[in-house]
Amino acid sequence: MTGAGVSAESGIPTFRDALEGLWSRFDPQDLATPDAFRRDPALVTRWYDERRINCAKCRPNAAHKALARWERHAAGLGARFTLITQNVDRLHQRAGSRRVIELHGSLFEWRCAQSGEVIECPPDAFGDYPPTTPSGGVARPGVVWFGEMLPDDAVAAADDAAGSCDLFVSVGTSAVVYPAAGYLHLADAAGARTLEINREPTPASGVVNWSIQGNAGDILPAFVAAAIES
Ligand code: BJW
Repeated sequence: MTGAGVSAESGIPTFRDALEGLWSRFDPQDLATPDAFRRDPALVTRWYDERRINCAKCRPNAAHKALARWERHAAGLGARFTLITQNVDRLHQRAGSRRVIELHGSLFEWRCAQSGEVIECPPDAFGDYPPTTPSGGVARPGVVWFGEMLPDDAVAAADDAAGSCDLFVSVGTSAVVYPAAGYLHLADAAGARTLEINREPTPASGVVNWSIQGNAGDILPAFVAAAIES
């Protein structure tokens, strides 16, 4: 399972890092809740659209590529590899990962806030905020805000993968946002070995079998190469 730290080396800010994290500059209550969207849809949609455009300019890094490599290797052995991500930037898919569960949705899938109808995003910024849909509704980004339910199909697939895996690896996440942070505990309770790779200790560090501190872009490629070549 991955979090924002995996994309940090692609130039995408994390949320909770003290200096460069988004929540050090912006209050999530103003931007990442259904109430914030109801209060000021123009502000919220402009912010998400800027992030969509910025993410589109970023490229997958060595950590994304290592995970895609691991998945291809597992497929060759007939083993199951599932990537659960909290990230909304689509960099895993662009690196070649196939079985990706997007727990918190995507910056690249916008929908009508009233009807749920998915709309096509323009290649450049929407320009008018909030964007409107062809049927005259207001569009919102297809991400999961605080207090919102995660997509049912993503939750079911993540429950299944975490509850039946041999090895659960948590990479680049502060492990504080639920239900995502619960998957490591689910895997642990079901008998999986657990590994954390993160730049700093998290609440998961004391629970996992192995905790490695450092940059995902350094550690994951080395770890995956060792796993594949051993
Ligand atoms: C590196 C690195 C490098 C840096 N290499 N590492 C149980 C207990 C308590 C609270 C709750 C609970 N259950 C539910 C809640 C409420 C809430 C919640 O969890 N709150 C906690 C924060 C207290 N959860 C929800 O509201 C969820 N919905 C829900 O539960 O629905 C049911 C419900 C409904 C109503 C009432 C109650 C229940 C929804 C959560 C949605 C999260 N949304 C966001 C925004 C998405 C849109 C957007 O992009 O703006 O998702 S918040 C933000 O946090 C984003 C992320 O996906 C998520 C996780 O962050 P992540 O990925 O871990 O990033 P960081 O920045 O926190 O950490 C990065 C880490 O990387 C750091 O540790 C760095 O050190 C490290 N790092 N560079 C390796 N190069």
